[in-house]
Amino acid sequence: MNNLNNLDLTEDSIKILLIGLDNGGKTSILKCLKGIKGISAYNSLSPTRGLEIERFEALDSKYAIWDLGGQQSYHEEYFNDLENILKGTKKIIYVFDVQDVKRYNLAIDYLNKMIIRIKDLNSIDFSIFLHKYDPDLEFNQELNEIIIDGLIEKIKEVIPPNFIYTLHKTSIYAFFEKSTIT
Ligand SMILES: Nc1nc2c(ncn2[C@@H]2O[C@H](COP(=O)(O)OP(=O)(O)OP(=O)(O)O)[C@@H](O)[C@H]2O)c(=O)[nH]1
Ligand SMILES: [Mg+2]
Repeated sequence: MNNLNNLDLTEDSIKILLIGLDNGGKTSILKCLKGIKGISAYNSLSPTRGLEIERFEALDSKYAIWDLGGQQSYHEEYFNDLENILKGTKKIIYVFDVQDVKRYNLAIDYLNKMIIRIKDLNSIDFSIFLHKYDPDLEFNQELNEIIIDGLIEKIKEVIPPNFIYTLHKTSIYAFFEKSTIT
């Protein structure tokens, strides 16, 4: 894990934070943003240990993606360092795993805790990804549109009024559909 005291926080690149519970798909999304297409890169991922920063260039812009490993043992550390973590941030992507129905409440709680600690919300673009919404997603008793609509309602309850954010249904498999798998 990066020690924040050793980091150069003056960014000349577009800084994006990826936040959400462990196993939600944040590092996979990061790899998609980087344009990595080999599916094996996604099967062999291990949990991110704390904060990892990935820098790359795409479409003539430089990006610094701050991937906040989601395991609960790191959350307190992030809350304590949030001012530094947020400094210079252009965009936050909060990732929900729609398939992890049992942990919806935990994921909502983490989102809520983040939001109440971010004082200047409106200076940062905020997106919520309803992730693992795969093209061939199998709906069943536990996972269906009504359950996902319930999640969206809970999200709305913790978002302050007048706070602008966007909501996206995402999947790494939709990304693969649009690219050549190598
Ligand atoms: N079905 C499905 N699986 C996905 C998708 N995105 C990621 N995964 C899988 O979910 C698992 C966890 O992905 P990661 O990207 O490591 O999750 P993470 O949020 O970075 O987890 P932490 O590093 O522990 O915070 C991996 O096995 C991925 O292959 C998706 O869109 N659909
Ligand atoms: Mg990760």
